[in-house]
Amino acid sequence: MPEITQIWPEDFAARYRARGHWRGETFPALLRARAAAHGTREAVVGNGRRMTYAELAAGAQAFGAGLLARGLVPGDRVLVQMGNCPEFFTAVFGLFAAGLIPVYALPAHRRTEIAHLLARSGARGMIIEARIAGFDHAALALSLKDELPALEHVIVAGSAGGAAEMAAVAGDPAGLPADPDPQSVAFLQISGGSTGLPKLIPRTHDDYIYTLRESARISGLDGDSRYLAALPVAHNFTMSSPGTFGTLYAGGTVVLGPVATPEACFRLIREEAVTITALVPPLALTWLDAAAETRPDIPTLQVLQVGGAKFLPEAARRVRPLLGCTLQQVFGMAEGLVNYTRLDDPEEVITETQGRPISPDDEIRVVDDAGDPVPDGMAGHLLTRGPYTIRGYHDEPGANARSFEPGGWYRSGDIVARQGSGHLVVMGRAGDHINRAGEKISAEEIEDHLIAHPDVQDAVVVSIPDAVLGERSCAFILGRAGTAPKPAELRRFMRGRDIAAFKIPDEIRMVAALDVTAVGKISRRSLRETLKAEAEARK
Ligand code: J2J
Repeated sequence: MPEITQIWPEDFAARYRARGHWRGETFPALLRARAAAHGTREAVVGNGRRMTYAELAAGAQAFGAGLLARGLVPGDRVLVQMGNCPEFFTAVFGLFAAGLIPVYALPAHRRTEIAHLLARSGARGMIIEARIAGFDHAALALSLKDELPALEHVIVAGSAGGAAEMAAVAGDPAGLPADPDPQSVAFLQISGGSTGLPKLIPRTHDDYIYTLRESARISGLDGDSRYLAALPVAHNFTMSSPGTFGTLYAGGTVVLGPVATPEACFRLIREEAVTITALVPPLALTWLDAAAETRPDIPTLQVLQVGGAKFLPEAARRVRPLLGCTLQQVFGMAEGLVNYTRLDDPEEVITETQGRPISPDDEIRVVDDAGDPVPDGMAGHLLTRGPYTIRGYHDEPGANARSFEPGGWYRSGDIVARQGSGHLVVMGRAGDHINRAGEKISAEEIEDHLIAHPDVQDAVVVSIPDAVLGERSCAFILGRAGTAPKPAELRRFMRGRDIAAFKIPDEIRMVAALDVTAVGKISRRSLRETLKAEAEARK
């Protein structure tokens, strides 16, 4: 197992330190400092529990010490798969305190993704919620433990026979290690990915805490802020832009929403005096429609952030009149770069752009297919590097060669236009991935699953514009001679592959032939164009 690192060239690192971006802060020290400064303030509220900073810090330290007492050693990876529950924060900050490295999985992930993340990270443990939305995660974890020799510890929030309960894992904080090196990897985030299964993104204490500090400032957070986590807590947006971690950085309160429906969230906003929350565009649309009908009384809400996928200007313009708050567009990626519209930007910047970078040291290049810069206002590939954008995925030589240019530039796969003011407008994607309501789906990954069906000769998955989801997935299937499977059968087959449900194609079409490009690759572009022409014809 290659060592888990994230290394910027020394001259860059020196600059980021000299400019005050990297300050040597670490997650364990951060929580201790907040608990010392305002221990009685509420840190996390959810599932009927209210945890102060002192309680969170004490709980995390005891839990972390308990993990070490069970035989985990600093540097070990531990996969965390939990919903929006307070124990997520005890778990993650417990891991930080113990020098263990969380690997964040989404609640939607199933056996295929979890087994891949465990193998790739070499995880020795899993901390999970026993059940999330009716799915038995404990049973899955325990069966993986039987199969994977490296996976020795399964710990559940809640209870499940055969697994240790989180509440019973406690040790003496005196046994915790010294604080980690701020340049060491704090955790592994996962990529939305345009090719294959999710890749692991090593983020350091220094680089991530820089984004928390600046994001909190840009989004106007302070000790009185109350952030509603309506999206899954493990997602990078919800965690860091400024998200739950940025709120804890600022000494505010994280309110956990069990679901993101407008009814539930409007009630929580009222009851918990929420000041800021974050949504993906399809959810923002449902909130806007609900607000148009019910006119909710939510005067404490100051900022609605929308990101993860393109939010169209027509929808963006409805936010202030209907919800009475400022819209903040957020265009970010778990690999690093995050752009925000600023709260005091002119209305047209807020509604028509996806913001500008966090840092004066975020470098942006917008280039054509040949790699040459395009003028402002023209669409091109977004390349970036900076004080919190990774220089490589963990143990992915192939993907690293494709995604990183000489000089360390990360090729995001996004097509953007940069305005003279530095604001970016997202125009689309260069790569073959589907952004389904903010969930990124790799076309290649789904094609591999489809081709595994014995009667499928070839499969191509592309995105189709969708009024609600932004994009939905469409699979074109070439059957083996005389034995083409039916779409319903293929859907059943896909469900049996134990993958996140959002990856099952929304549409399946059987075709007699697939268009092949000059290099012998199936032409996704021509299929996308066919779908676009069909949609235009229906208008
Ligand atoms: C268009 N596309 C967007 C936007 C992300 C903050 C916010 C989002 C993410 C995230 C994140 C978009 N308009 N406003 O990590 O910290 C698409 C782009 C991008 C990809 C990254 C954060 N905001 N996108 O969504 O790693 O294609 O991060 O490259 O999941 O989402 O996806 P992900």
